[in-house]
Amino acid sequence: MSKTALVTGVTGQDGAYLADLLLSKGYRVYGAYRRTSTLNFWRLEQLGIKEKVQLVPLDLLDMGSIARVIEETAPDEVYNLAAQSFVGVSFSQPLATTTITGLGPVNILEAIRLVKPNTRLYQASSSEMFGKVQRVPQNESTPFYPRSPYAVAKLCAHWAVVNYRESYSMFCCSGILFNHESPLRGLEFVTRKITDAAARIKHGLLDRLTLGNLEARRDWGYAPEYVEAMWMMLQQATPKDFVIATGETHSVRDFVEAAFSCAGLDWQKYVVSDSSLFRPAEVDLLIGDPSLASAELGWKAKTSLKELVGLMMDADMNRMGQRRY
Ligand code: NDP
Ligand code: GDR
Repeated sequence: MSKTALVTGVTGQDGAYLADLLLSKGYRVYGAYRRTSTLNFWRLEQLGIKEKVQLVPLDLLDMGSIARVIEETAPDEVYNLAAQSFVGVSFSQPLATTTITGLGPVNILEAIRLVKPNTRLYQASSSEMFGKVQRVPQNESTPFYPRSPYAVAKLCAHWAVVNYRESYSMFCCSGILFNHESPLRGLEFVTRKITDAAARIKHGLLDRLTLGNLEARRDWGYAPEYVEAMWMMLQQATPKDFVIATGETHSVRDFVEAAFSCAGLDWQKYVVSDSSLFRPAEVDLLIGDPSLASAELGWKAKTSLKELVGLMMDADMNRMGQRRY
């Protein structure tokens, strides 16, 4: 019997890769998207799966709509990937971020509890919850210290998952995922902003890239590998939270250098750092310790930073070459 999964945030980077993975495993996949005036299925189209995913409208803020979708689709597994996911914007939209990213998952938990409590739930937690890091590297027992409205909201959702697990014996768990990137990454995030700009500069379409803090360090991995970890977590005998990371850290400056050198460009001629793009409170250093995931899930990151930059640069150079932008 094939399983049924409901993926919220299916129009986002991870939603598209996860839907692809689940389809390849024989799942019936319902992809939940929020109604907007312009539909946004380009990632599903790029992966060639738009016709294979059964698209259902759902808004994280509307518990009734979530309950109805769960009733109608009867999923074995729900992957809650929907969120206001951009840390930078969370400082200018703290209430919207808290409501969507913090309370949205509580709506999901409550709908599952009321309608189909044996559903397994994956919640997308984040390394941003470690914020001003209390230990290096960060693992599942590192204390949290959020540094943005986004991280505060993710922490609310994270503890709600723990609480529903302990209170109602529900199978729900969180993946504490460190940054993961791909050619399908949104343009607002720094990695894709960099590879897109390097490709534009190479094609004579742009002459300068303005970034914020070049010294921030992140543990960057490759998104398709990370969605596999999400699936693995829901196949375990007992629900547990896992850190998913590469175990390596690099600065934004390192990423810029690698991307521009892929395009044969000297980054120092084109890139400027503007303090107006700095965040009110920064997360300076993230580096994850994925040893629990390695021991219990058999999961390990495979793609190096250099390979990741290469994949993203190739995709953006192709997009520019074909003038698909
Ligand atoms: P994206 O920003 O690419 O996707 C976010 C998704 O959430 C989009 O499909 C968006 O829809 C949807 N969404 C936003 N608001 C609502 C709402 N009110 N109701 C329903 N759907 C909504 O994020 P990623 O794919 O990169 O990340 C997936 C999840 O993992 C997010 O929760 C993110 O916070 C978390 N995360 C991501 C990491 C990363 O490095 N990528 C690391 C750790 C955690 P629309 O297309 O309409 O905007
Ligand atoms: P992050 O990703 O905040 O880690 O959240 P982002 O790519 O936005 O920032 C990474 C670091 O780069 C610095 N930076 C810039 N960032 C952006 N976006 N634009 C710039 O011009 C720029 N210049 C420097 C930032 O200050 C930061 O230090 C991502 C999201 O996917 C979250 O949803 C997820 O939870 C975390 O990763 C893990």
